[in-house]
Amino acid sequence: MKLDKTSIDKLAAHLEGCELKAQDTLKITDEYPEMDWDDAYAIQDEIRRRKIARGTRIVGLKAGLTSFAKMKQMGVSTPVFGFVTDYGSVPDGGEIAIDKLIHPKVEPEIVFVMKQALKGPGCHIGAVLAATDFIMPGIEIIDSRYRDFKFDLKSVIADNTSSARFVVGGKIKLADAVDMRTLGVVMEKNGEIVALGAGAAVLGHPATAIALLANHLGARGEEIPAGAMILSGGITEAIAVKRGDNISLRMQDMGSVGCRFV
Ligand code: 0L1
Ligand code: MG
Repeated sequence: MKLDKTSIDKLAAHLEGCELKAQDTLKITDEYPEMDWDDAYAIQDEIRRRKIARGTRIVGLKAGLTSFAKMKQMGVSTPVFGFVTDYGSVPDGGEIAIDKLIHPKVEPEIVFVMKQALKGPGCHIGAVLAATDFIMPGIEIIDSRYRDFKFDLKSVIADNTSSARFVVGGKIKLADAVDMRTLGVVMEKNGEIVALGAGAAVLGHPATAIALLANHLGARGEEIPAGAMILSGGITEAIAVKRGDNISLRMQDMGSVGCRFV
């Protein structure tokens, strides 16, 4: 690690403050170019600790930047991992207050719910599928705290991978009842199709994102716990939204899920 505890705590307080006040900021590596990957996750961990200390529940995990479309959109080449909160959970069809966010975007995602714990290293797609209870459709609402979504990977990791809100719903499927690679998704904004794709857009198979998360956690002496809900990453590029927009995601044979920005 290159940063001391005082700097980690200061950056966590700054980024979380930006999230809670819906204020943007410049990427933190501008001021701390020496920051390394461990520093980035340590800042994210401190944000998580602050939230838990205030009574927030961490209700799931997420993998981000897992599709070639997202990697291209953001100019990066590796996934990142973060967490989602109880106050980020929006009921299916629910309203999302846009003035609590900076510049939200929506992503269609396959959401995994695990029945067994998973720990790397060496976790692979087979282990993920065996440990999966079911999958369901989800929309992730990301909201980078960085001005104009201009960041690098370390800054994004520290910022809890732009995590803001999420909506899950539709119909669940057992992992062995569906070929996730050919699972089609159609996302509509105000009744118009704005993005479409198939599960294979996420690292060839969305379960790969879960395996990488387990391996990432394993390297830190942690694991994906049994019962965890995990957003496996946007299948398409992220779509910007504004007040008044209605978003609907249809997933093949798994129904639909939606939300409104008010
Ligand atoms: O969930 C995601 O793919 C977002 C990762 C962070 C980068 C971004 O804000 O797009
Ligand atoms: Mg995402």
